[in-house]
Amino acid sequence: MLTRENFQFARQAGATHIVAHLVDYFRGGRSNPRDNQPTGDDCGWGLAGEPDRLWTTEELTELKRAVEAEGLKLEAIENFDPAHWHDVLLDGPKKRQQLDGIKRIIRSLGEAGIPIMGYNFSIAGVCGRTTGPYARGGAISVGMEGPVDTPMPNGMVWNMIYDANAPEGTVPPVSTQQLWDRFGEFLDEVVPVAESAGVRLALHPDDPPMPSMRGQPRLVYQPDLYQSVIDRHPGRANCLEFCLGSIAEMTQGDVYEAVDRYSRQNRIAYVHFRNVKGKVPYYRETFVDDGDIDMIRVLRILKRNGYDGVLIPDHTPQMTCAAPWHAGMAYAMGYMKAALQAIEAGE
Ligand SMILES: [Mn+2]
Repeated sequence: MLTRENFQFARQAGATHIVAHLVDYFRGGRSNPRDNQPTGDDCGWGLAGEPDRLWTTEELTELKRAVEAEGLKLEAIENFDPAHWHDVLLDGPKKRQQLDGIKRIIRSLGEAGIPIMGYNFSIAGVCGRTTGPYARGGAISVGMEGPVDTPMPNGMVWNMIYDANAPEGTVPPVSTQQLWDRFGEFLDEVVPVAESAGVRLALHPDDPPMPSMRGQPRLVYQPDLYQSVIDRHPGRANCLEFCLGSIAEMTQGDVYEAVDRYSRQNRIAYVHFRNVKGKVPYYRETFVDDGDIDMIRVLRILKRNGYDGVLIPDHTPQMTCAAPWHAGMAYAMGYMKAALQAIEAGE
């Protein structure tokens, strides 16, 4: 989707910045149409990328140049490719080599002048969700209809296949402590590199925010656990990719308190500005004006606390027309521009 036409579309919809995904979530996937956010089935979204082909400074610089040519800024790259870090997540034999590769990618972002790297430290990844006419007017949207504990097959992590020839069997479950140990080691290795490269790391919370998915523990499935992420490493590059939808889906806490708490600490690198109805394990993604979150109240809190980062629509329901994804995004962007104008005017 990183085309000149889509950059122009974003600019026309009022965007000032782009957050780009370089992972192809759909490659070889089944029940995973490319015209929506990926959902997939028990076999995940699709095949991970090339393990030996790290994103280079040259290609990142070229992407930045293409974005800037349309009057936008490239604010962040979102998500590592499972091919580049599966053994970091799984504590496998290639972990050392893959940590070095991740550091190389972070340095390349810095060299290209891209200030943020968004990521999701998760074994099972964004999984177990369904698609249906869940949103207003029967718009196709994404939701959750109960817990999903089917074990992950060998060769899968982060809801993608990194080894199609893995032996039969399933990935053994690990403890929550083991997951936090792996995450802590990742931060200890990568945060100092990010700081010297001038890049902030931004952690997405679990989507869906269940304590476990597919038999694997999750890292940030309640708002308080974001504080544990910050406290685990004091480096200023250790930041949050603040997903309002995922936070509202959590069973504890309060989304407004969470916005206040983490924006006060100046740890929000950017915001996923989307809305939902319900909480795990039963929720549905909605149009931005039609969910449980008072989005205007969120903006007021962010303004009061001096937040000056980027907001992106993340994902939206698909609108019934010739361009369902674009129409959904344009609707969210129009809402966001009007809300920001009203907030700026002090209303
Ligand atoms: Mn999100």
